[in-house]
Amino acid sequence: MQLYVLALSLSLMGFVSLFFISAVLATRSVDASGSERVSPSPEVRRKKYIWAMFFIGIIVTFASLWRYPHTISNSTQTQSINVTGAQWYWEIDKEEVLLNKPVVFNVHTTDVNHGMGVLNSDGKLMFQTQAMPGYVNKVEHVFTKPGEYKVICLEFCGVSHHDMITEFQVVAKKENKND
Ligand SMILES: [Cu+2]
Repeated sequence: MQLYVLALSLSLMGFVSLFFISAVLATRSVDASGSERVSPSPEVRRKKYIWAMFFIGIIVTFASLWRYPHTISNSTQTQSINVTGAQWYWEIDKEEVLLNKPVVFNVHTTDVNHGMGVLNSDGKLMFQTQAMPGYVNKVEHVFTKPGEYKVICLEFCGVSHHDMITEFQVVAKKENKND
């Protein structure tokens, strides 16, 4: 499924690129029709902008999309947390995870779409994933600092959206039996 989505995304980007190229070629034919201008004409400037957008688009695409979709390690050395969202709360089945050991978050909801985001103790967003009814979205993260982390909702989902907050601890040692 993820490969299919990646292939579809790349195909769509290729289509957009072809659109830009056709715009450049159309500009060229307008120039060939023969208006005489000393300074660069609007058509020439437009052509430069289009080529600049084209190459910037390629660079941004490969710099940002190439690493995605995220992979989930198959290692047995991971921890997992099941996260369930609903209007308007989060349920998580663990309150502690271990430091420096990959954690796989299995995220879904029982009603509408939510956005699961994890904040560190400074309020900085560490990672996020979509929470959707009928799907379990997985996201993996390795916590390198102990402390309290918050799960919040990043997608407006109703009047008490802002109340969708829960917490878990990242600890250096295993302190409970539910891992
Ligand atoms: Cu929400």
